[in-house]
Amino acid sequence: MNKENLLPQNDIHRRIIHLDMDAFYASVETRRHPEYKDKALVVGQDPRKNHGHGVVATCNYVARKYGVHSAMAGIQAVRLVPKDKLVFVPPDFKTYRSVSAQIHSFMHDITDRVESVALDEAYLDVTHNKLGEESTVKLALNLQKRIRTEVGLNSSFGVSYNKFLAKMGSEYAKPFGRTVILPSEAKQFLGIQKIEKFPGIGPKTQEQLHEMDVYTGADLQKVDVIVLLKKFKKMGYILAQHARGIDLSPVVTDSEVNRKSIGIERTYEPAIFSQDEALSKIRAYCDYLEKELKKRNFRASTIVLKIRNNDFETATKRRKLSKPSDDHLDFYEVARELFESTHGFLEDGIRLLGVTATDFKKENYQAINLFDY
Ligand code: TTP
Ligand code: MG
Ligand code: MG
Repeated sequence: MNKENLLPQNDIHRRIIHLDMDAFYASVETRRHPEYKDKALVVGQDPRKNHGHGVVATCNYVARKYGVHSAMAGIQAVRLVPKDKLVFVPPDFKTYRSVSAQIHSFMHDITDRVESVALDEAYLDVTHNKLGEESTVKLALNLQKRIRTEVGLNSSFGVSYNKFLAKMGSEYAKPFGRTVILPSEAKQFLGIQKIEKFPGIGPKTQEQLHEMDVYTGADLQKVDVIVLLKKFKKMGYILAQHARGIDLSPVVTDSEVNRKSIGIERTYEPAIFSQDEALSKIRAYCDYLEKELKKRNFRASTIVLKIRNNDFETATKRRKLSKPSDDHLDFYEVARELFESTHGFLEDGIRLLGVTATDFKKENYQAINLFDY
């Protein structure tokens, strides 16, 4: 068998932009304090005034030259940067949120297919956009320009045919980056990337890959899919796809993510009196839910069964899954238990059956973000 057959067919027809603000919190603070423009500006509590405590949320590019970075102890920044160069500014999330909302409103002028990854970063699927613009690059350049002139901040973007490449692109030329990766260039672009740039590769995986002599995308491209699958399971399969520029994950709009549940229900006339028939309907609904969840990269933690009898009595029963899942078999197992725990409905005849998946977790290979501290 051709091993490449293990991989899904690539899709190069979508047009995706990934936009990420440059040194986001720090740039907002510099906008407010232009006098700090040439200083090494760190957003976080000043450890010198805080019993040595404090973490760097982010810092400007001057501070980065000294080796300061996000998530570093503030005291480390004090050691790295000359005293007269260093300023600490405490975070002001309210302002960051309002700037983020403003940037999002610009994005929504282009398309509603916007997926926010963080306050300063989003994917846009502009395959069909509100402006009827054919050039993705033009859309991205105009967005970047609008953010600069109307908000006074710089951003970087990547343009490509999937989310993974668009994100690699936006990081490639930061700050004020503009990177376009065409389908014909993807393999070569990925070839020159260090593997630690690939999303989902943590220090442990990195070390294991180094042991296999894999340091760059080009090295990764040479590793057999089956080897990656065996060694890294699902993550290996994703890596094999990424190395070849394949990423079929959709842009999941913010309104979809905020959606609380996905369900299906049907009424029956005549009513159902057979357990087998009822269970086969439930099974089919679980199949449907799996498809809908997979489309969105969601996992559900809770299954809800709705059932109504000939007397129009309705029961709604819910149960948590042992772990979040997008597998119809897991849904069916729980839905069947719920069905079996309803008494008398089958005897009276079932008029309505519904299965709903809820309590979503979004599958995400992005690095964890530390927004919430
Ligand atoms: P990033 O986009 O990762 O970083 P950045 O915008 O500061 O810099 P870059 O130019 O490299 O994109 O994160 C966005 C904001 O999220 C950042 O300004 C501060 C916050 N943040 C934290 O609070 N802690 C963290 O560990 C990281 C990575 C970010
Ligand atoms: Mg950023
Ligand atoms: Mg970001």
